[in-house]
Amino acid sequence: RRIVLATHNAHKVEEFGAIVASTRPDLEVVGYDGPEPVEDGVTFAQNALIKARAAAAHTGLPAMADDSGIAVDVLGGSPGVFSAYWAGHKKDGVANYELLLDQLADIADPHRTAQFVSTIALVVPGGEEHVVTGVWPGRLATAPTGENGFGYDPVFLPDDAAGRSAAELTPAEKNASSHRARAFDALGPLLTAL
Ligand code: ITT
Repeated sequence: RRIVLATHNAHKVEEFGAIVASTRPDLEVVGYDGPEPVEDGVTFAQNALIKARAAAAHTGLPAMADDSGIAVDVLGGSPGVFSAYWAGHKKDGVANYELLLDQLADIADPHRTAQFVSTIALVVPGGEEHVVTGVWPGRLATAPTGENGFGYDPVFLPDDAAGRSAAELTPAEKNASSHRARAFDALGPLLTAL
């Protein structure tokens, strides 16, 4: 079974590649380099559907897309769907997570709870559409640690990582319990029915 992965983010391609290889070797995941639609949804589900629909229409193959981000409790779930947009500030030499740490510096929140969210849309051309979500709970660190992963990984301390940041986990450790792995797990039965 072939399925298109509708993302232009090389880190996601790598993580999905590893997750699929270790859990669903029956699937052949192919990349997508077609037109990138405007992601103007206000929810993870809307944006994931926008991306998966565009890829399914362009390729004629079943397509899945991940829309993801970090949701910080004391910020009411921000940056959420705008997590990648914040990452754009990297151009000016400021990492996305530094902006987030700055925002939290003056807020009294001893727990600093947050979660990574991955919403995957699966779109079959001319057929069904499904949306699943995986959540990886944890807290925000006060300073970055670790070199692995991408995005907010250096400042995210997953509850199941014994005090290490997501960037201190090996790729195999991250891919065994991340929000992306949990969402893909939920997609499993729907992929079998393709
Ligand atoms: P595509 O739309 O092409 O898939 P993107 O990077 O623009 O790529 P999103 O709009 O879903 O994807 O943005 C997700 C952002 O959330 C991403 O750029 C990171 O800043 C953050 N993020 C998502 N998953 C993450 C993870 O596993 N570790 C760290 N940060 C993550």
